[in-house]
Amino acid sequence: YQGVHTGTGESMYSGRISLTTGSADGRYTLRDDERGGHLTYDLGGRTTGTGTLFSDDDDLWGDGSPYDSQTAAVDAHHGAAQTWDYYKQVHGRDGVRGDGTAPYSRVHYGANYVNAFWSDECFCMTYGDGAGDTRPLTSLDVAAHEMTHGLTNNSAGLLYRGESGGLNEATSDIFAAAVEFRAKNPEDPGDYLLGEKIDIFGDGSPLRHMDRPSKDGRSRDYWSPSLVSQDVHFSSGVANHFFYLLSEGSGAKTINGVAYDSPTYDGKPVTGIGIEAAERIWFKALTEKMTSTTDYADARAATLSAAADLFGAGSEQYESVAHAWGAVNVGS
Ligand code: ASN
Ligand code: ZN
Ligand code: CA
Repeated sequence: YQGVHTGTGESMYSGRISLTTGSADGRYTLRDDERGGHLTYDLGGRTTGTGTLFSDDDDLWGDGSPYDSQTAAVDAHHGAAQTWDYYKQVHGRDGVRGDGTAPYSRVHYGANYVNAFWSDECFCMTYGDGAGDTRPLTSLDVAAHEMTHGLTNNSAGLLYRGESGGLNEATSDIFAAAVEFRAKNPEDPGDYLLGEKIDIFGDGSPLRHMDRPSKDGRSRDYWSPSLVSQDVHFSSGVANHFFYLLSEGSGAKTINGVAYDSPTYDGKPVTGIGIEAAERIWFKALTEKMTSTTDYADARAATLSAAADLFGAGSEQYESVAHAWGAVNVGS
């Protein structure tokens, strides 16, 4: 009975999924010893402490609805597993810290809490249940976004203010999209939107759009000198837009049923290189080239250097990195 088990979860956002579980005191637990010992805890509405490790009699978890308290845990446990596998299998990184140990997850934080967050202090991710029309904040892209803050803070260390803060936020959105595409879940097949499942505005629109960030009414599409004073969740728009253009190119395109239309600053078209090449460039730039004070001009240099290392200085990938930054008004 001891050891690693395979449970089944009815998630809120990813359908029926398998979960790696553990066991203790004759019950199954949300412990994943295949992925750094990741644990999922129930805060039960509290806002402090670790909470209670989820446990269960039959290794069947949740019912797909928010009324079963295990459902949010299924999504959070799955999101951490998918993100772990992504970094390990795509980038060869053994956990966000690179040391083989996983952060843990806490769900049911507070009452009517419409957010999720990463904390360096606890080395953990925390999820609210939402309020009103907003659903629990445990979608795969939100989980990947939060866990990626752990990667950023343990690599480049991009300071969470000014332009470096925008790059920190964008890094979380970029890898959230990459994790979602790679998971290939039919219920959530991958998009360049952040939080499209959680209905945070109550009108069905996503939290952020990478093809044209200004669609949210606040994020920036292009660099300008005033960017530095924007909230990091809006100055991130420039790098999100860069990443979309680099991956998919400018103009109109439909992917997995979602329509995009990505503009450029100078009106010149950009040719995409595919998300798999683009995410390798961003990962290498983040983990080997960027520092805590990297700004947008430095990010251009960092990604060009990463593209030169990976594909060659005269490669089409290198040229597209240059063109995509120009298209968001960072260099030319
Ligand atoms: N969900 C937000 C984020 O990850 C929380 C925050 O702003 N600290 O950026
Ligand atoms: Zn964030
Ligand atoms: Ca998404």
